[in-house]
Amino acid sequence: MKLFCKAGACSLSPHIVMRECGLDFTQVNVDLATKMTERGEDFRQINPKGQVPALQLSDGSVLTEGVAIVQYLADLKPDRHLLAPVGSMTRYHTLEWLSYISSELHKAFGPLFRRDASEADKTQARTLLEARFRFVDEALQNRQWLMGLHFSVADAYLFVVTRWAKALKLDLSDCDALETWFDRTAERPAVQAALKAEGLI
Ligand SMILES: N[C@@H](CCC(=O)N[C@@H](CS)C(=O)NCC(=O)O)C(=O)O
Repeated sequence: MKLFCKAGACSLSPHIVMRECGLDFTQVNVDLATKMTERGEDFRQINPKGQVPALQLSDGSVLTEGVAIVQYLADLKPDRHLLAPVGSMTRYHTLEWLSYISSELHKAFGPLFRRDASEADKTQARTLLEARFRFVDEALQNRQWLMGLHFSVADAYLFVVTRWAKALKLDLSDCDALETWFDRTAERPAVQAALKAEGLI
């Protein structure tokens, strides 16, 4: 399998899951400005959306959308408990978190990453995100992981967006549970390996 990534981008989430699963894969870095891979391929020929992450399977087929990719990977290695089996409510609550992280956290960062966004839009995005991270902090009270006992695909995705929140210096000062959870996640060997492979540590 080939995982198309950009250092520190949302592709870090499936990258962590890949390593948590112990799967064999090749990391291919993409320049999102030029849409070229480090191997000189036109990335739009691989993913016409021009976005990371993209996963290319050995038969050449391509799966896009981080939320779909992490489910596919986790289901390849059910013994890693990154996603509960079909039919269990734990699975649907994990999907509930993935959906929240994707639509309410990840995409809310847009104005903070766009050079052309107005200061008013940026301030609004910060306020919204700080409130949403406080909601996540509440959910993490007295919990080791989002789903309780097991680190899941949702923790991997939340780690990526919390990393952005910290880099952008969002006010997370009241979010002690989130901070503790973040440090716990950062210490995981698979997370360390993914950060290292992306040149982030
Ligand atoms: N809906 C996609 C969004 C992926 C996405 O936003 N990727 C960003 C990096 S975090 C990207 O590739 N941006 C470049 C672009 O949109 O041209 C997913 O969840 O996988």
